[in-house]
Amino acid sequence: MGIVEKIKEIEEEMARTQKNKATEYHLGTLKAKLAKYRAQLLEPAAKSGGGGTGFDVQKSGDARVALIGFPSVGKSTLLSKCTNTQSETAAYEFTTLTAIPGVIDYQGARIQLLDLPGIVEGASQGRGRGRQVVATAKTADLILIMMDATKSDEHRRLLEYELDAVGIRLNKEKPDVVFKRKTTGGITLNVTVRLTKTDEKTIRSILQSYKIHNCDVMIREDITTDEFIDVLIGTRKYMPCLYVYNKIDAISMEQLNKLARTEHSVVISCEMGLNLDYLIDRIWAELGLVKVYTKKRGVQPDLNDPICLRKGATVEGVCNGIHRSLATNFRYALVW
Ligand SMILES: Nc1nc2c(ncn2[C@@H]2O[C@H](COP(=O)(O)OP(=O)(O)O)[C@@H](O)[C@H]2O)c(=O)[nH]1
Ligand SMILES: [Mg+2]
Repeated sequence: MGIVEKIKEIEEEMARTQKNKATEYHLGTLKAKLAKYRAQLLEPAAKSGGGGTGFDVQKSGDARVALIGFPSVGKSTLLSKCTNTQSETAAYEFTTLTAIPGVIDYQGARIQLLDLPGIVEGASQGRGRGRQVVATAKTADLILIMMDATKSDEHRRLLEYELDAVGIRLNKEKPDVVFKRKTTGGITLNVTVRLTKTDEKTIRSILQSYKIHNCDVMIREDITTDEFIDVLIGTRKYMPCLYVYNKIDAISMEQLNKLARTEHSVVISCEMGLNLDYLIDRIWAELGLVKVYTKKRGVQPDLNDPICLRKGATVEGVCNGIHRSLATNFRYALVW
């Protein structure tokens, strides 16, 4: 039996199993198995085509934003409106089969916007191009899930499901759990909060199903079973995400109001150019970059030419960004 079939079988068993206190433990082990098979499926060494590698697009600029969505939601149109790129806005679907980069110029900062093919579906089943899309998405600093506001929200759930199944966690923090493997000494489990969504027995059984017999675990948050499995697997990617609803020129005020009020969402119309500046402001805010200007003594800094850094960046980081020899010869910096 192939991995895909095994995954299907577990999913079916999970669907059949009622959720209650008595089955919690059993469901936990099923989830652990499922996560293990899914991880195997996404391993780069897997035989099936596509591999775990992304599209061959050079990273450029200060941050990368990945645009994901079903075909015809307006991804190419957005790219051509906000960047210097003309992505294919052909009349028929599926023209874009590769990733197309563009650059947003935001007050001197350069943000790379990547238009990805609208075929995320099947990625979690190991399908080649879907996997490629996902692998590229993982290299981004922010994900934009683009939706057609005139269509049902079902697409959003499908995309979220696929991204979740391949280990991308949207708008979530890494669980506050410390996990350390050891070679001897058995399992030490420390729980500093009351667990309401899982229990120690489930956690121990999951460790067992991963054949982990020696480790230190410290749980400092009321986590779920899934979140514990995420910690064990360790390769989860926690990414910020904005839901961009396009084509608001074609929906009613009531619908618009509702969409605009949902969390992490921005409503736009690419074609009418509505709210695009606000979208870029929001992208900038989500990226959480800091602009730093360098200046010569006695001269005003050039405010059109910032160095963009991740929050928490250090002066040493700036030095290394300019030239690798700078930090070693470095004496002092004045910082405003
Ligand atoms: N009504 C409306 N149509 C749009 C808007 N943006 C894009 N479209 C149309 O949606 C179709 C698909 O756009 P495209 O950018 O190719 O979508 P992609 O497949 O996601 O790249 C095209 O016919 C566009 O003209 C919009 O804001 N409003
Ligand atoms: Mg397109």
